[in-house]
Amino acid sequence: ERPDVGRTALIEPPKPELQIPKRYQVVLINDDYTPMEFVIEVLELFFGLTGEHATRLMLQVHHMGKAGIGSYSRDVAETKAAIVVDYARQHEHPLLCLVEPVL
Ligand code: TYC
Repeated sequence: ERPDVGRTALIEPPKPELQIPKRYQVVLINDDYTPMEFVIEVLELFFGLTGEHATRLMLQVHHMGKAGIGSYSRDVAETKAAIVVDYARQHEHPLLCLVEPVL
């Protein structure tokens, strides 16, 4: 017969801490020169927004100075912001797009 070792042998190993990945907002900044139509096009092309949604968001930036477009992992947010700025420069518009951590 086996000796009774009880339950003390079953010490659980410490769980590794799982970090919930932080999210990052892609933020669009207003300026006086980038055409409204161009901003709408950018929102449709790179963020998959409908014309209606893109127009509403563009007007929000136009009136409020800035607005969050979407939240992503850090890599995706930074890539999207860089693509927007590149595209704007190619078309010689000063459009600014930033990334900020979601609180
Ligand atoms: N303010 C610009 C204009 O009147 C339009 C605009 C909207 C520019 C949003 C940038 O992120 C922006 N033509």
